[in-house]
Amino acid sequence: MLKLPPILLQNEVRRCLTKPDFKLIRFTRKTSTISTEKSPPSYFITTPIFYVNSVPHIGHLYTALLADAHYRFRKLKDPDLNGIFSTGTDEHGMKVQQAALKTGASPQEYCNTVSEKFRHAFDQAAISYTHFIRTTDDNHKDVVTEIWNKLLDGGHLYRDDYSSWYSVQDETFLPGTQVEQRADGHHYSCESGHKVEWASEINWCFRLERQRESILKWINDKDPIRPAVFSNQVKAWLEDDRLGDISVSRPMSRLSWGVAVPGGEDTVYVWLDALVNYLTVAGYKNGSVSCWPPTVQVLGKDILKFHAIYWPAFLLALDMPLPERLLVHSHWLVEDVKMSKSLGNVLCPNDLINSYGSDATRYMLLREGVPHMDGNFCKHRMLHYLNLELADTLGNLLNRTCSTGVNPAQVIPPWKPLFQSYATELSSNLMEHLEKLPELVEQSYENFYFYQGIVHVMDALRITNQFVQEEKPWDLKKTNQERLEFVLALSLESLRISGILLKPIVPTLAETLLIKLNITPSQQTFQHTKKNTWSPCAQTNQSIIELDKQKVVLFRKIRE
Ligand code: ME8
Repeated sequence: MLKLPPILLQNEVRRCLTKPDFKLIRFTRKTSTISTEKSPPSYFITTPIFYVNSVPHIGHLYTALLADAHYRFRKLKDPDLNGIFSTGTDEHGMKVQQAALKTGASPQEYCNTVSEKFRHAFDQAAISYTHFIRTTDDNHKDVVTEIWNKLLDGGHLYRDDYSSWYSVQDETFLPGTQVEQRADGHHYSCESGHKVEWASEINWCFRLERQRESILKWINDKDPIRPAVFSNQVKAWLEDDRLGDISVSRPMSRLSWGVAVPGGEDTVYVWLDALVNYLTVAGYKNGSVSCWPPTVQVLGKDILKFHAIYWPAFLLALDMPLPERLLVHSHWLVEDVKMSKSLGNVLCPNDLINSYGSDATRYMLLREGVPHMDGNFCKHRMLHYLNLELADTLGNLLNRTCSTGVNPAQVIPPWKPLFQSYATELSSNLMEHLEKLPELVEQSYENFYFYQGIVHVMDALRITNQFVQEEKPWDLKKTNQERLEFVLALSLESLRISGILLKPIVPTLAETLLIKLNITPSQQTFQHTKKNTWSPCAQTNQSIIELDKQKVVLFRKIRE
C-alpha cells in the first residue's frame, strides 16, 4: 500500500491509473492509499441516469449516443482500452413515486418496467455501455448510505428548518426569487415553467457554501466544463451571494420511495442519491474506488447546476478528485417545439429505429446535433441527409467501385508507384484530403463535435465520387487497365478510411462496408486510417485484396 500526501492526490491518481498494476484507489481525509493489484480502467465516461417517470425519448438517446460515439472512438484508437461507460435509470424520488401511484403498480414493479424500456431502447441503438445502473439496486443503496455517513462524520450535514418552494418535476427546491405566480393563482419555476409547491419541513442540509471557493477554483484552474458558454453560466451561479446551503433529505412521511437516511425518519434527497450512482459504478466501497475520477461526464444543460455545483461540492466534501470534463449539450426540439407529453410530440427512439433502423437513427442525431445550440429534429431534413449522404454519397460509391461492370476482377488493386503519372488536380486533392482526414476527425470526435467529423468524412467521399465521375472507370476498363487500377485503388482506399472513421457513428453499416472490402477486424483501428496505401511504408508489402463475394446494399434509400 502506498501513502500519498494530499497535495499529490490528483496527479498521483492519474499517474497510477495508467500503471498496469494498481487496482483500488482509496481516498481518506488526509491521506490516500492505493492498493497494488490489477490494472484499473483508464477511461470512464458517464451519462446521467434517466428518470423512469416517463419512457425514453430522443433527447435521452442523444445523450447516450454522444457518450457511445466517444467511447467507440477511444476504442478505435486503443483496441485494448479498459474503459467504463455507464448509463442507467434514476428510480427514486417524488416524481417517480407519483408516477407509479397513477399506474396502480408498486413503485418497484413500475420502475422495473420503465427501466427495461430504457435498456431496450439503448440496446436497439447499439449503445455499448459497460454498466447499466439502477438506483434501486441494493449495492447502490449501500453506497448512498456509506456516503451519507461519511458526509455526516465530516461535519458537512446539519438539521435545519427548511422552508422553500419545491418542484416535483425538477426534483429541486427553489428560492422565491426563482418562482413566479401566474394568473391561475399557482406558482411556477421561472426556469423550467414547472409547477412548484410550498414545503416547510425539518431537513438535513449540506454545507454547500463551504465548497463555493474550491469549486470556482476548479473551474478557473482546470476549465473542465465544455462548451465554454456553460462554464460562464456556472461561474455566474457561484458568484451569486444567494447560493446558500442545500437540503439533502425529505421527511419520510412525504417521500417514502428512496434510500432511508440512516437511523432517522427521513429519505435521502433524490439528487444526492442519483449523483452517487457515479461512485457506485466506480466500485465505491469502504472509501475505495477502482477507477476515479471520470474522464468525461455527459449531461444536458437542464442539469448543469446539479453536476457543476452540487456534485463537485459532494466530492470535495468526500476529499475526492473532481471529474476531468463535463460535456454539456443543449436540447432537441421537435419541428421547432419543445418536446412534451401534453403536446404529444415526444419522439420515441424505438419508433425511429423500427422505421429507419439503428444506424439511420444514430446518424440523424449525431449528424444534426451540436452541443452548444438546441437542435431541431425535422424529419424531412433528416431523411434528406440520410438519402443524400448514406445512400448516395457512401452507398452508391461502394456500389460503383465494387460492381462487376467497373471492377471485373473484384479486387482492391495494390498501389503502384507509377500511379503517380495518372495524378490529376482532383486525385491530388483527394489524396491530400485523405491524408488530413484522420486528424480532422480526431479533433472533432474528441471534442464531441461529431457532426463536424461526419462532414469531413462526407467531404472526402464527395471528392471521391467526383473523381470516379471524372475518370469514368467504365470506359477505362476498355482503354487503360492500369489507370483503372489507379482509380479503383484510390477510391476504395477512400472508402476503407471513411468506413473506419464512421465506426463510432454507424457501427453496423461501417462493419458491413469493411467486410465487403475484406478488411479484417485487426486492421480496422484508427491507426490504420493514418496509413494509406501510397505512403512509403505501405508500398513494400502491398498485395491484392479480394472483395467479399456477398452483394451488399449499404443503405437503402428511404422514400416517404
Ligand atoms: O434529470 N434534448 O433525468 P431526466 C436533449 N435523473 N437531451 C435531453 C432532452 C432533450 N429535449 N431531454 C432530456 C434527470 N435530455 C436526472 C439525472 S444524473 C445523476 C440524474 C437528456 O430523465 C439530457 O441528458 O430528466 C438531460 O440532462 C437528461 O436527459 C435528463 O434526464
